[in-house]
Amino acid sequence: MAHESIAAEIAKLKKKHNAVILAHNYQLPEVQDIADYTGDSLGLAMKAAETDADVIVFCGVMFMAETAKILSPEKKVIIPEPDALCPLAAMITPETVRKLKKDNPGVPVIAYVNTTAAVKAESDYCCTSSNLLKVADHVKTRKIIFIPDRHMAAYLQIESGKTVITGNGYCSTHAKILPEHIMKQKKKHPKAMVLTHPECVYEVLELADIITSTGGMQKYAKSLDAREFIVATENGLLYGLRKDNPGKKFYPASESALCPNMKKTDMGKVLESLKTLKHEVTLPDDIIRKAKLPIKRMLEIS
Ligand code: CIZ
Repeated sequence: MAHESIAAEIAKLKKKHNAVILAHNYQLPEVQDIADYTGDSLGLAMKAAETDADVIVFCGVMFMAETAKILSPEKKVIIPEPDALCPLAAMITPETVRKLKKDNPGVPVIAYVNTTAAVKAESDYCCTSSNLLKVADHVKTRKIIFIPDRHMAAYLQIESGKTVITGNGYCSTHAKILPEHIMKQKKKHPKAMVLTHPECVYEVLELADIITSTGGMQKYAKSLDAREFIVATENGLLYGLRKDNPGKKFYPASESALCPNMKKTDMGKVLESLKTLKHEVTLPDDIIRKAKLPIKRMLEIS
């Protein structure tokens, strides 16, 4: 079926079920185009909490749909592709968090949003790539536990001056972006500003003009006078950046920065999920209750 006819069917079923479609900035362009909202995981979870819709179709990876469910437990949250998992989120388990807490009594745990609901439930604070320095600053101890991304932990330790205990996680998509890729693009586009995501290795962050989340990149791309940008994150973001800023130019830092999990959701799967209302995200009540606390604390700080 052509994209237009799938989109028309999706629109009909959305109305029938009073559904809303949320799509992460890394989704395929055609999926972003049928979404009611696109954004980063936190922005989308907040949209999920605000909406009057009864059904939320979350096009992203599982931890994002879980965050939406935690903030809107009374709504039906559906993920069109339940095998869209985040390998970084899978690199830390609740047992490991409990062990870190036992080995470091009194040290607060900050969980990156890329964690499962069960891991958030063991944590004191949540943070995203746009507010990790703010959250770490708010926590008054000299030592903090930050999980699971070791590259973000290294950045956090340098920027905050705190001792950061971490795990061994990393995002394999962001790890593909190397300093030489940025240097090559800077040579080709000497006027371009470099926007990098904090999941990149530190040597890449050292070449950045701005280090921020995808939501932050969208804001800076709009508000800055610069006309050209080198973008060091998953390349799905470029679609939205180009669409929102037709007069500006965006270059990927590396053509290979593509997350296979983010590309698993297509229009056919969105249509199927609206037809069947299958793949509902469910979480135990106690996990929802405990995981909400670190997220709420983050929202109060940000
Ligand atoms: O929080 C998100 O949405 C992620 C994983 C990346 C970003 O910076 O938007």
